[in-house]
Amino acid sequence: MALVGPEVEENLSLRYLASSLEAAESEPRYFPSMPPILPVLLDALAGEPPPAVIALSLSFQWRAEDVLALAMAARERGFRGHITAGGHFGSFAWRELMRDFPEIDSICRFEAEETLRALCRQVVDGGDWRKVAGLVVRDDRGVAELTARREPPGLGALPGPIGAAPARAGLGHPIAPLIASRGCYSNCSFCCIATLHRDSSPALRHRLRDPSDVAEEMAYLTTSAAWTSSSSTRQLLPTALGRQLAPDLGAR
Ligand code: B12
Ligand code: SF4
Repeated sequence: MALVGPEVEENLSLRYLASSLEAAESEPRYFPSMPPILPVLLDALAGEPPPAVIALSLSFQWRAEDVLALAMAARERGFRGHITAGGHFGSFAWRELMRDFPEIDSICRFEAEETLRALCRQVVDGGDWRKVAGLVVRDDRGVAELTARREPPGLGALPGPIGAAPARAGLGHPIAPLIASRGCYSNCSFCCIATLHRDSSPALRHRLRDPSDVAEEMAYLTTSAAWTSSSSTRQLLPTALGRQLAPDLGAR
């Protein structure tokens, strides 16, 4: 299983996916790379055994050309395994992507920890991966269609993201990104986040993690990444969650 995508600091989308795959003992190989990513992946594909599944990040619309070129190059080099993709752009432009890029076998829509894990399991076991919920697949005529809907995962049940080693640095300090919520309470018409989470599940379009879990992760990151300041993260926390979190964090 090869998980491929761009990374500035730490890409928590891919790092959450990686930890969910690890928890299912899928042993993902993670390719966090900015351009040129192509030689890195192609070298890895040349090794034995090739991955059963390549999962490509299509979060960023402006990176789509690079990512799709990568799928084409992998096929040209003879990769016959399953190629899937996911992320914001992939979740919206699935019809066009499946129409124009036969190199891609499926797209995991929306939050994909459970979908990607189930897809990998079916592909590796030789099962009917076209029945996995949360996917875009092709019908018998080659036209893109959606499989059954999948509700987003419960945030409390997800394994934490795999971390970077050594810790990243910013302005001379070690840094570690952390997610306290997913989705958004607002509904700005220009923003893909509001649309993504509303389309995924209107009732669950904004979810907060349990403050204790967030405090636990902060405490862990502080020790494991030799993190010296939590001020930037506090600014990112939704205010209500931040208020609940303060005493809990102090206790740790
Ligand atoms: C943190 C963040 C950043 C950070 C850190 C990113 C990093 N470390 O790599 C920084 C500041 C560097 C950044 C930069 C940019 N960002 Co930014 N960023 C975000 C933000 C706020 C959170 C992303 C995140 O980690 N979410 C948490 C994870 C768990 O959720 P998720 O991303 O939705 O991932 C889930 C699903 O989407 C899916 N999924 C995601 N990726 C994949 C891949 C595969 C293979 C599969 C199967 C599934 C899948 O499964 C994931 C797990 O459930 C989002 C907005 C948001 N609230 O999501 C914008 C956002 C992703 N960024 C955006 C943009 C435009 C950019 C920039 C291009 C800005 C610029 N002009 O420079 C750059 C691109 C940098 C790059 N990587 O090349 C846009 C993308 C819009 C689009 N579709 O093109 C977003 C959506 C903001 C917005 N509303 O406009 N960004
Ligand atoms: S994430 Fe999007 S919907 Fe939420 S406040 Fe920001 S711009 Fe508006």
